[in-house]
Amino acid sequence: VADCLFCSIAAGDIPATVVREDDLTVAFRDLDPQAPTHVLVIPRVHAPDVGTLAASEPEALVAVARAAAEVARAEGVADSGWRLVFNTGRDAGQSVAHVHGHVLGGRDLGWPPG
Ligand code: DGP
Repeated sequence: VADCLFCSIAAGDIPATVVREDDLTVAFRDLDPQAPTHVLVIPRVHAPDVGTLAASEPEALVAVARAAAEVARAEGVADSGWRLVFNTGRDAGQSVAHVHGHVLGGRDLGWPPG
């Protein structure tokens, strides 16, 4: 999608620190990390948010979840615990309208969030 930042990262047109990729997903380090591990996992296909992706390309959403778990394992936080966050809409602070899961870990994440 033209003018979509994360489509451009998925295409390799904008640089990012990619830690994992496969046919359906790309995972890269967040520019403004909020935890020792903070990786964004995106589907290559464009969808504005997680609900839209679930409805239109459910296999891509499953691939995002699988990639997130593999990133957590590779980052060494699978045993200590990690979180997969899909900020959706204004009140959640979603700033990029291409669905992305935040893989967060490496510290006590606290609850409730926000
Ligand atoms: P959200 O607020 O949930 O929409 O998260 C968007 C995240 O994307 C935010 O944590 C910062 C990150 N981000 C924004 N622009 C870039 C970029 O150009 N490169 C990378 N690696 N991360 C970005």
